[in-house]
Amino acid sequence: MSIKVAIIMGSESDAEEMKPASDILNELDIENESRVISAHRTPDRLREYILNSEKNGVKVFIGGAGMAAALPGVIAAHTHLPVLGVPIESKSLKGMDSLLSIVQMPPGIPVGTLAIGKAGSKNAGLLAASMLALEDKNIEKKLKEFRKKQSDKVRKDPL
Ligand code: RP5
Repeated sequence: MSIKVAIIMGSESDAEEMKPASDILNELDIENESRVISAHRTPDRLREYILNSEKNGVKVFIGGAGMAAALPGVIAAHTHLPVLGVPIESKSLKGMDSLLSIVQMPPGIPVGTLAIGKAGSKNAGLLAASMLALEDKNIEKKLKEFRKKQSDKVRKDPL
């Protein structure tokens, strides 16, 4: 099984907020793995993991981090592959610190930044799926089915 989407988070404390990303990828049958690797605490491990993932055929990275959330930007610094950033909701600043850290990348090294917390995490998974669907008819079909099911769940009759 080759991993298509690598999900990296800065700390085990990010795991609950990052779970919607792996959940939706699993629902769409897209091979993924989640790792805890910190840009600040384990920088060498992070670089090695990114370079190996690229060699092993990973197509998209998702990086979730909180506070001074350098992780997605550092991932992007090491690869030309698409990087999606999820700002984790930090305790003191409610994720505004994470959001601004992730979104304000210098020109030349892009990170596609999603919403703070679980909504962003789920959408990162879905956006990774959309990218893969460009060249994979099976994923395209699964994604369209997901969208249809989602639409069908919205009630049509008055409340
Ligand atoms: C960041 O610092 C992590 O992504 C996490 O959101 C935050 C706090 O980490 P812990 O102190 O909970 O490990 O690097």
